[in-house]
Parts: sequence; structure tokens; C-alpha cells
Amino acid sequence: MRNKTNSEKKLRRAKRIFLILTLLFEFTLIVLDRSGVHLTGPFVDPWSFVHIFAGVLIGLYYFRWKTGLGLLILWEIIEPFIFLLGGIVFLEAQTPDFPEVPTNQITDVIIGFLGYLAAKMWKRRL
Ligand SMILES: [Ca+2]
Repeated sequence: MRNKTNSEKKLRRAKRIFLILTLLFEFTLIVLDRSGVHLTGPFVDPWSFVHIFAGVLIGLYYFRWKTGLGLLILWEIIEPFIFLLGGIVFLEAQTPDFPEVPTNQITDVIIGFLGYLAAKMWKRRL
């Protein structure tokens, strides 16, 4: 019989680690992006790390696969609007160009969902 308390500790630690990784990569890449470094590619790019870590985070919580996938797709739908709003509010840009192409957005969802599945498989072994 597995030690439930030990499993819960491992799960809490994993959530903390992946939250920190997600935020660390997100803010680092935002700083690099705002410094003029080109980070967005047609498929996999440095932002893919954020998507896989965020997918793992979603999987570590108690979302079913349809909800997890829905969250990843919802993010890709609202992301251009958040990008536009952030550019207007923080950068005083009137209409910043959203750099992602549809293939990148689809890849983001796939990579995020792979992270989700990896987290679910890991949780089953706890
Ligand atoms: Ca995206």
C-alpha cells in the first residue's frame, strides 16, 4: 500500500516546481521578447517550454482531459487579445502585431497536451 501522505507531498512539490518553471520561463521570455529577440517560430520555439510546463501544471491539478484540452485551446483563442491589450496598456503601442501563426498555435496546444498527459501518467504512479 502506498503512503498517501508521501504521495500528496510529492504532488504538492511537483505543482510548486512546475508553477515556478512556468512563471520563470514566461517572464524570462517576455523580457527577451521585449528586448527584440525573435522567439516565435512556425512550430516549436522557446515558448514551447512555457506550454509544456503549463500543460503539466494543468495535469497535476484535477482537470479531466476534455477540460485540460479545453483550457489549452481557450488560451490560444484569447492569447491574441491579451497580447493586444498588454501592448496597448504597457507598451503604449496602438496595435502590436501578434507574432504567432496558426501552425504555432496548434503546436502550442499539442505540446501543452503532451505535458498534461505526462503529468497524468506520473500522478497514476504516485
Ligand atoms: Ca500561443
